[in-house]
Amino acid sequence: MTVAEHATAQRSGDVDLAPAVNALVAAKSVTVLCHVQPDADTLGSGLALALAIDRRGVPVQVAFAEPSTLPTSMRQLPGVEFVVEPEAVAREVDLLVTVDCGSRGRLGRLGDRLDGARSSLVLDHHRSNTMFGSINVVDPSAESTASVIARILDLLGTEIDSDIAHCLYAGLVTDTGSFRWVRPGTHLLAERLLATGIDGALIARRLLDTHPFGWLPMLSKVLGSAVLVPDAAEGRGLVHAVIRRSDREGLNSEEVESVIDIVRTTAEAELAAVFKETVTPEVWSVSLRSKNTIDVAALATRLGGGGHRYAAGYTAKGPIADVVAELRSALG
Ligand SMILES: [Mn+2]
Repeated sequence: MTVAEHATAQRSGDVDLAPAVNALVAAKSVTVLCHVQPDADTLGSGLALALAIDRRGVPVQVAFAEPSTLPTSMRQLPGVEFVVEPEAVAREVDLLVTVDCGSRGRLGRLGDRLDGARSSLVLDHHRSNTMFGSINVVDPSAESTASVIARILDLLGTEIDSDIAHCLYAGLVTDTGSFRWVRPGTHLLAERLLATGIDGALIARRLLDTHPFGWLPMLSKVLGSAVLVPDAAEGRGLVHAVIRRSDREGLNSEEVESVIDIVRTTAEAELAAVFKETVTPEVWSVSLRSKNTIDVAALATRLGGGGHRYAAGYTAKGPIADVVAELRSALG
């Protein structure tokens, strides 16, 4: 963490959480929406919030637009009973809350539910957030949306018991990359959550260290065809790998999403990219990571996506050679 970023982290308490707390206190019914292809931060945040809202006696639904089922690794999270099918999400609601969504597009086909909500509350930590709610509480210095939720629950006077702690820990441990990307306060929150009696090792293993056997041959194929471009990004280096639909057959998105974490460790490249072919041929979901000097949120935004300074993504269409070339030219 550079000095400037450290200063940013120290300022995290400056984000005014009162509008979020007031909206939650006043809400007569709540829909909580997570982003498409949910990760443990969006789902853990959403479920923690749903548990708290339910305890206030307020009806609450949680949903995400796709895929159609909960990721296997997240089925044991407390509060999954609040998750409903996309079709079952109420058209009209008093308060719609989005968690960990940087833009309306991240809601997929559930984006239309924003239009039927009396008010909408965006809770997030993505710097590229487009502020698409009627109330926006976005803290880019927070290491996870779950961390923002923890502070809001404190202000609501909700007890963070082991069920809520389990959900929040899921978001915290995954968005910090198992406590690699941390800031002052990260470990204090972790300590507080662990002190409720949750099994941190088990939660981390389920979410981060469990893959079906088919993951190994997929990695072999995809990593075996990775490409290093030393002169890209003004000599700082780009490494990229491609996951075609045929490579990912029988594997779910969690296995596919894990590849970038291996590719980005390449010493010779400041920037890492993984091109993941979606269910639609030649439509690519692209993950970007940088180590220090490249702002991939800005890069992804130029390509129609968004994200964080060191982790971002976008969607591209076309033959893979063209899509790779488009990224290289966007690098300047
Ligand atoms: Mn997050």
